[in-house]
Amino acid sequence: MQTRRLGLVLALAVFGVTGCGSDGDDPARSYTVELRMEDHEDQYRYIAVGEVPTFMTGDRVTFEAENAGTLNHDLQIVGPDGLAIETASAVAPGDVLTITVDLDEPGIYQLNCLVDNHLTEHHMQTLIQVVEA
Ligand SMILES: [Cu+2]
Repeated sequence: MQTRRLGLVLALAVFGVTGCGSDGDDPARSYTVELRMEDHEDQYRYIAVGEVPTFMTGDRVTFEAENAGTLNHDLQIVGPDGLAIETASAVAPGDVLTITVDLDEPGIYQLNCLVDNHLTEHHMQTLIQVVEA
């Protein structure tokens, strides 16, 4: 326990200059993933723009989702334990929402749209897998 605490203090001393995040812990990696939210006929979905990284525990990910559809869309991120981590409010067509989460646990995370029946009827959901770093 003593050794572990010392290691943490040293790590903070080394990485402390990079600035602090929302909870004060510095993530191992921090990056942005761009998404498009679409609603073509019955196809409501989140689509990755460009390359999707391998998501790993310790990562801090910002999703920037452009509403490229005709309806409002939002984005809630649910962790492997089934609990919501963060929710971004709905945005109108043409607008962009931003949401940042720390991927603390390995497993399957859900990206869900909670507007009206988008999830329940149109399955507006994307699953991402987070692997142990
Ligand atoms: Cu939606």
